[in-house]
Amino acid sequence: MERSLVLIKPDAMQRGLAGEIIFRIERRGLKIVAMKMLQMDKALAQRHYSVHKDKAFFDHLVDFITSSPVIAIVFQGKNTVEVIRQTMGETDPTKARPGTIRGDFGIDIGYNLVHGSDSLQNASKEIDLFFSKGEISDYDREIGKWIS
Ligand code: DAT
Ligand code: MG
Repeated sequence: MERSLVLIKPDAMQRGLAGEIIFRIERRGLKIVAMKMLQMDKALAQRHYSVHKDKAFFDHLVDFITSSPVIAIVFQGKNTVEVIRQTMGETDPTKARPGTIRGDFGIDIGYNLVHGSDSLQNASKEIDLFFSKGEISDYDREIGKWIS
C-alpha cells in the first residue's frame, strides 16, 4: 500500500472546491488516513517546494500557497501516487484533460487547485512535513476488499 500527500490549495479553498476535490479522489477507492486544515507559513512553504527554489516562479508560489488556509490530506491505497496524479491532471490546467480536477476547474498554471506528491520518495518526505506519526490512522475498511 502506498501513501501520498494531497493539498487542497488556497484557490480551491476560496472557490469552495475542497469537497469536490476530496470526493473525486476518495471515490476512486483511496482511503483518508490523516487530514487537517492549516495556514502554511513561509518556512513550511519553502521546504515543501524546495525542489523549485531556483525557478522564476518560486516566490510567487510561496506567496500563493501561504495566502489562505489549505487542507492537507494523506491518502492510502494501491498505486496511490499515480492514481492521484491521474485524477489531478497535468500541472498546467490548459493541458489537463477534461475529467481531471485541473482540467475541469482550472485555467491558469498558477491556480491549479491541488497538490499531489509526484513519487513515493517525495510523498514520504512531504507527509513528514505536515503530519506526525501519531496523526496518521491506519485502519481497516470492510469495503477495502471490493476495491483492490
Ligand atoms: P505539480 O503541482 O503538478 O507537481 P510542479 O511540482 O512542477 O507541478 O510545480 C509545483 C507548482 O508550481 C505547480 O503546481 C504550479 C507552479 N508552477 C509550476 N510550473 C510553473 C510555471 N511555469 N509558472 C508558474 N507556476 C508554475
Ligand atoms: Mg510537484
